Amino acid sequence: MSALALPALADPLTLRTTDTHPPDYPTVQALYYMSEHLARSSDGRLNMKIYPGGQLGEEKDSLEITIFGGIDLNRVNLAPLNSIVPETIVLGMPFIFESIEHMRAVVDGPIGDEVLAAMEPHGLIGLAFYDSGARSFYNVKRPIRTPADLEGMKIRVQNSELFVEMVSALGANPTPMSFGEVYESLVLGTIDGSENNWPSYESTRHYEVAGFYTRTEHSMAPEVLVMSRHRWERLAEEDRRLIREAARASVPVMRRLWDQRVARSREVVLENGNEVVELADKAPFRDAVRPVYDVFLTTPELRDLAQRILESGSGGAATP
Ligand code: GTR
Repeated sequence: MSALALPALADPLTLRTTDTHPPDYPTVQALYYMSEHLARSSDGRLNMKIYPGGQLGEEKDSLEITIFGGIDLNRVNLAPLNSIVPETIVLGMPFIFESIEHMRAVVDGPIGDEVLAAMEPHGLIGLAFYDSGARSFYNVKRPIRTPADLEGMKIRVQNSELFVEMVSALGANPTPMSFGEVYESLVLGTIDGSENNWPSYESTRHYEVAGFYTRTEHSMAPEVLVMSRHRWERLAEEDRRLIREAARASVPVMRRLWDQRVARSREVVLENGNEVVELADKAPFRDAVRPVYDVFLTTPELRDLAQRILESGSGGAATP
């Protein structure tokens, strides 16, 4: 081989990428940013074709397709991963984080890395966490001030046993359902309410149907960007590095957009005249969901993970 011979260029590759949200949502905007970053750093060789708005299926189904290799990159909430990767349950536990800052610090640190790494044996490569703020209850019927106000209400939850148990513990009837079905179900009265962060409550127009929003902020389960291990294993080491780097670079961009969007969504909701209940004391909600910890933290590993998160809060609290 002559000294001037160049290594062969790997073939160009387009990564099929999906997200349930519309193009202007912060998670999708972060994917567009990542896509540009990746195209630049790979000299146009690695590209992402982004399918927003759940075009490739609802999260639960699209995750299965991702595991089988039909989708390369998938941005989902941690909830639909709960039944696949037990470690993800811990980050969705009710009131485990004391603030958004606490959640960000945990996912940015060794615990976040551990949870991302735990996905690999299940066919997924965890690339980055995105923000999802805090989830709160909303409904069509009445303002929720105490768990008793939730009594008997049919509340849509994500496809996750954790959320089913959480809502049951609060006295409501949980109805697991995919995100895309919620609007119609609220209109038809098949459900009375649901729970989500400000941007999702607004972007889906659920706020136009369900006018009562109570800031329980019971879960801060973050979003996550996963890649199919099937695809990952066929990539050169250098391409893996570029993908990880582009995903990481999109996180601060996502967070900036997220904070702006939370403020804007909240304004839209308030301008619409919705009744937003601020809870002076969340203790009754916190107490009601505490038994959920024992239901799901059934191994020493999961308990230890939860304990470390609780202790990393400013109070170093040993219980949620
Ligand atoms: C949103 C999240 C989505 C999806 C949705 C839901 O906050 O960004 O990925 O999980 O909630 O409630 O299904």
